[in-house]
Amino acid sequence: MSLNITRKIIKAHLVSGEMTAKSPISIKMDQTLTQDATGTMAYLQFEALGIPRVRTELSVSYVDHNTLQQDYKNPDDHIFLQTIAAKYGIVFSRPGNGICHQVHLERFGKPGKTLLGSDSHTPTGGGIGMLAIGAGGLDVAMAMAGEAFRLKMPMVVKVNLTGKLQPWVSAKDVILEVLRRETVKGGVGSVYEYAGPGVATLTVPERATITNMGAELGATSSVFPSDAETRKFLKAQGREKDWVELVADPNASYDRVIDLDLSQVVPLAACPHMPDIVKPVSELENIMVDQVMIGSCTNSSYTDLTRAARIMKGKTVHPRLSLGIAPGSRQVLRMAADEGALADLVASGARLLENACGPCIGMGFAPKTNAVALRTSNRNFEKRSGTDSAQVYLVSPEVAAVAAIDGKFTDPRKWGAYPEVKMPEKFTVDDSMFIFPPKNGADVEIVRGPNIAALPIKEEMGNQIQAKAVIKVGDNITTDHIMPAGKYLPLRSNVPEYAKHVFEGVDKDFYKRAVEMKQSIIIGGDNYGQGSSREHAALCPMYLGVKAVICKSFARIHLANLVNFGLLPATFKNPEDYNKIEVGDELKINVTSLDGDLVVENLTKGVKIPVQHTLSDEDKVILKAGGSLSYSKKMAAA
Ligand code: MIC
Ligand code: SF4
Repeated sequence: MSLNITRKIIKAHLVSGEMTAKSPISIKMDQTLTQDATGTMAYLQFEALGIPRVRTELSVSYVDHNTLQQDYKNPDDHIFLQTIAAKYGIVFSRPGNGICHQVHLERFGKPGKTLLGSDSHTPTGGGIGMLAIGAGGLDVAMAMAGEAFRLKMPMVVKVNLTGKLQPWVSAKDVILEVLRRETVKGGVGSVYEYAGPGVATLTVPERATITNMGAELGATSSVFPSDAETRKFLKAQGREKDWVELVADPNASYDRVIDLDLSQVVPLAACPHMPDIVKPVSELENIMVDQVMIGSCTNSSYTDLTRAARIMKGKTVHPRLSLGIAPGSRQVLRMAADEGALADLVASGARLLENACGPCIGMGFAPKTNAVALRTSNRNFEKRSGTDSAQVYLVSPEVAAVAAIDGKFTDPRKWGAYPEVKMPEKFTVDDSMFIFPPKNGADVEIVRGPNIAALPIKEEMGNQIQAKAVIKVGDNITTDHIMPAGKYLPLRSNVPEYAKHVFEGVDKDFYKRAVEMKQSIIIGGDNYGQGSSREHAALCPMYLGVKAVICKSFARIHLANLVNFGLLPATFKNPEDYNKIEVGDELKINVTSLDGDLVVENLTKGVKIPVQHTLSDEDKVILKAGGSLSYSKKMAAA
C-alpha cells in the first residue's frame, strides 16, 4: 500500500493498535525534550517511576522559559534540572543556549525519528521530517521510561503546496493562511503533511515556522518531507550523516487535501485575541503600533533576524514604539553578532532581549495599557503578554520590522526592494553549552531548593462523582485561561502555590469557590484546553478538588492531561445541554463503569444529561486508579 510520510513513521514505531483513523494506538518515542517550565514536574514524575536511566535514544532538558531569575525560584529549578539530568542520562541545555524547539532543530532533530516534548510547539521538528508531538510532562516522563506514547491514530491532511512565495511574503504568512482556513480547532485529531512542488522552495527554518505554528490548529503534528533541502540544512549544521530521505509514496492516500498556491499568499496578521482571526495586512494599514517583538520559537532563526536587520539598517525605530529582539538560540545570536546583523539592529534602536521565550510567555517586555503590539510569536491569547488590555497581532518578521520603522501597520510590499537573505551554507556550530550526562549517574546528588515541592497524587475515582459546577466557560478556552503563565511561571514546581491562580484572569473568585466547594466540576464549551501543553491546567484543578470537566469538545493534549491526573473528561451528547447546567448546580455522575456513555444528573434542576467520552480501555483503568502516577505506582507495587 502507498503510504504518506506520517503513516510511514507511525508504522515504523507502532507498538500497539490498528492504523485506522481515530482508533487508539501507541508508538515508540526515539527522542524526548522538556523545557524548564514543564520539565521540573516531568522529572519529578520520572523520578517517581523509579527507573535508573532514560530508555530513549536521546532525551534533552532545555532551560528557556524561566530565565528572568527575579529571586531564588528560577535558579533553584535550573540546578534541580541540571543535576537530575546528569543522574538519569539526559543532555542538559544550559540557560543561555536558546529556545528548545529552535535548538533541537539545529542540533538533534533527525528525519524519520519520533520526538515527544513537554511543550505544545514540539512539532517544530516536523520541519526536518520528524514526527514530533507535544504532550504533558507525565507522558514525556513515561516516554523517557521507555513506555510507548498513547494517542488516537491521526487523520492525515495533505497540504499541497504549489508556486513560490512572492517578495515580502514568508513562512509565517503560509501558516496564517492555513489557520485562516482551518481555525484553531480544525486540526484536532489530524497531522498536516506538506507535499507538492512548493515544498522544495522552502528552507528547513521556513518549514519549521510552519510546523511550529501548526500547534495553533490543534493538530497532533505537522510534517514536511526530508529532501535535498533537509540534507542541505543538516550539512550546514555539520550533521549530514543524520539525513535520510523521507517522502510520501507516489499515489499515497490522505484523509483530506488542501491546495495552497504559495504565489497567492499575501502578508497576513492574526488579530486579537486568537491565532485564527487572520486578515491581510493591507486591511489593517494605518493602525498605529506601540510595540514590536521579533522572536519566539516561531520566527527567531538566523534568516528571520538577518532579514529584519536588513530592513532596519540605517533607520531608527519609530519614536512611538519599542522594538524587542529575542534570538532563538545562541547559534543565531552568535552568527548575527559575527556577521553584523546584530550591530545593525542595535544601531537602529532595537532592544536586545535574552535568547529565550521571554515576552512570548509574558516574561518581561509587556506592552503598555491598550497597546497594539506586533509580535512574530504564535499565540495572541488575551492577557498572555502580561498586559490585560494589550491587543497582540501575530505577524512575520518582515511585517514586524517595517512597522517598527513606520510606527504603524504597513503592507511591506510597498516598502521597496525585498532583502534577499539566504540560509547559510555553514552554521556556526558550538555545543559547549550542552552538558552531556556521565555514563553512570548513580552517585549524582539531585539539588532540591525550597521551590521544588512534593508531587500531589490523587485518590482512586470511586463509583460516584457528586460535586457542584464551579465555573462555566465558553468556547476556545486556552490553558493560559485555566492556568496563567507569565509572572506565575516560577511557581511551576510548587503546585499548592500555583493552584491559587487557577482561572484567575477569567473569574478572580474561582480559587476561593473551589476551595469552599471541596469537590467540583468544570463546565466548558468547544475546544476546551487548547494551546499550551502545561499539565498544571489539569494538575492544579485536581489539587483544588475538581473531579470532572464536562464540555462540548476538548483539545488533544489537555484531554490526555486530564486523564493522566485522574479527572473525568466528558462531552455533551447534545451540545445544547450545555444550557442545562449553571454554576452552583449539584451534579451527580455514576462512574461505577466507564464503559459506554454516562449520565450527569443535575440534582438542582432535576434533569438528566447524557454525556460521552473517547476513553480507551487503558484510559479507563488509569482514571479509575486516580491517574497515571497512582496507576504506575499500583502496578509497580503489584
Ligand atoms: C506556551 O507557549 O504556552 C508554552 C509556555 O511554551 C507552553 C508550555 C508551558 O506552559 O510551560 C506550551 O506551549 O506547551
Ligand atoms: Fe517559548 Fe513562546 Fe515557543 Fe512557548 S511558544 S516555547 S513560550 S517561545
